[in-house]
Amino acid sequence: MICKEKWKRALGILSFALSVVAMMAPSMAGAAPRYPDLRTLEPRSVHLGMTTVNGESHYVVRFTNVIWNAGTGPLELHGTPHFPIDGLFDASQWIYDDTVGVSIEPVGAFAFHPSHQHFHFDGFARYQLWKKRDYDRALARDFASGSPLYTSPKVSFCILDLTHVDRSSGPPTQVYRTCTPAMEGLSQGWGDIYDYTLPDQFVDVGRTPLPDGTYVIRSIADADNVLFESAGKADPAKESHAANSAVKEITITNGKLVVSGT
Ligand SMILES: [Ca+2]
Ligand SMILES: [Ca+2]
Ligand SMILES: [Zn+2]
Repeated sequence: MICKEKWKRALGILSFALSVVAMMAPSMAGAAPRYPDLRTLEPRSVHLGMTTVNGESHYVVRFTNVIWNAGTGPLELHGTPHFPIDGLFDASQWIYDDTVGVSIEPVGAFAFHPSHQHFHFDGFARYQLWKKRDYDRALARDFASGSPLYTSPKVSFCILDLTHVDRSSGPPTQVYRTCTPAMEGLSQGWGDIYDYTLPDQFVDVGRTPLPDGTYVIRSIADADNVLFESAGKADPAKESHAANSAVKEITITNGKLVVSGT
């Protein structure tokens, strides 16, 4: 335990030192910030399953989620431990510009995820399950009314480069490749895959199976808009649920899942 505490303290000092260095090179006037632009790929590998929630068997809809970065710069998050140490890390987003500048914005927290045994950034995604009819109505009203049948708790992610989604942009090989709070991120053009087999990679539909019908799975990256994808997180073309979400229609017939596509 002592080693762990020392490691955490060292990490904190290092992270603080890096922050100071970064702040000494502030964004120059006129320099254009290079923001990430998070997007979600269509949910895939949908499976009906069961899992234990608070000691009870629950029915769940599992799927694979991919969030990728279509922006002009990386998503880069750095964690700094709380003092006194409580296992949580404050997260800051480092936004590079087209000169040598970096601006640093507080954006949330990293927490240790016991079932994955590594650090996750809290609230990176949110999953919803809608009745198709309700979804279509809500969509027609720009989601001013209507609500999903089920919503996941905020889904936390270890954020790293796993798949080069847009091979015409970004680095040819992985840059962000570890699940530590020191630094996690997504390079330009790269995506992070969250496989349906992972713990917590589902929407919980409760203690009875989902009735026959047609449904829509909706996955939203940065649903609470804590991450900067534009100046002041204000550009709806980059930050909105519409811009950051993807959907997959599924049908359940005689208790069996019918999915179009993959
Ligand atoms: Ca976006
Ligand atoms: Ca955002
Ligand atoms: Zn994980």
